[in-house]
Amino acid sequence: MSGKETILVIGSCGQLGTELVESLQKIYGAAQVIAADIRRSNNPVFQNGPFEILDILDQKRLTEIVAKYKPTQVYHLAALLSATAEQKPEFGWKLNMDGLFNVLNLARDGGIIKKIYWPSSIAVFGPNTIRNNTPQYGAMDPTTIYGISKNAGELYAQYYFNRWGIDVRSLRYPGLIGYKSAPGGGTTDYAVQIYHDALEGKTHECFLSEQTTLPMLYMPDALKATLDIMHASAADIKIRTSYNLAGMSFNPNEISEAIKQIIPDFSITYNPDYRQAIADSWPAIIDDSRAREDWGWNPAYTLESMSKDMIDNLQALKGQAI
Ligand code: AKB
Repeated sequence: MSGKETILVIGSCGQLGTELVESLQKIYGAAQVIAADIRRSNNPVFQNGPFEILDILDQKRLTEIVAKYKPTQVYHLAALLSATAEQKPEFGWKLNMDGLFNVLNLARDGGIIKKIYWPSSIAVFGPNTIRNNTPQYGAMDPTTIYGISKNAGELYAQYYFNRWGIDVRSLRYPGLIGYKSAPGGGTTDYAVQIYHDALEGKTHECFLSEQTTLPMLYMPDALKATLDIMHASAADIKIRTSYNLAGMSFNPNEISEAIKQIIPDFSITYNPDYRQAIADSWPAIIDDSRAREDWGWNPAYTLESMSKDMIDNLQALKGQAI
């Protein structure tokens, strides 16, 4: 990997950003990875390299940071996720869209940023989408502000590529599950909390119903997909909106059964709330064959192997024995 790249990670303190910064530091060197977020995190990963306070809606501050470090790549992760954006729809739209425009316009006008990563989501799909083996192309009628912003953002990414040659790459993430950092504001986040509850000996009260199947991805696979698409040759990126991406699909009952294989006393109850309607509008199983064909996507983890790894690692972190 080239040592000359400088990478700016916007929204670096979130669930994905924290782990991505750590991976990027290993590849490019800590000094080459500039972490930026609206507030500081005390995760030790941010002590290793430069950190800048950045509100992505502040175009002037973004321009200053880009002028200071001259990043060749930007990972723009700052966004309100599905559940939070439903609580603050106007701000959700503003943050998700204006934040993206600020990055795209600086890449177009500034001549410094050469490549952008911007995540999309399964939230771009809606009730009229085929739910099982959801194809790359088909009905996209998102019902949430988050999904509408991701759908529009995908089209803008493609527009900036077609019109100005801006090299934006994107993945439609399913629910992301990891043990190193907490998720924030997603409809799929129960699938992280459930492991914490299991390890703390608590009953998990699930905000989705027992049979709600959703696509999910374990964090090591999500990191691999993100880095693979960014490292692929531009000619192999044939989809300039965003790629369907999947690892596994399960419902709350199935994940609780997988946990019970390791922690037999674990229990779950169901109390669906407003997030149920969001989940019901999303696909259950994603067809990610275009990512596999175009740049070699191949996830490693299943529900069983992820559950074992999550529990082993959380247990080590919490320093407790089952
Ligand atoms: C959410 O639940 O909002 C996110 C997503 C699927 O994009 N995890």
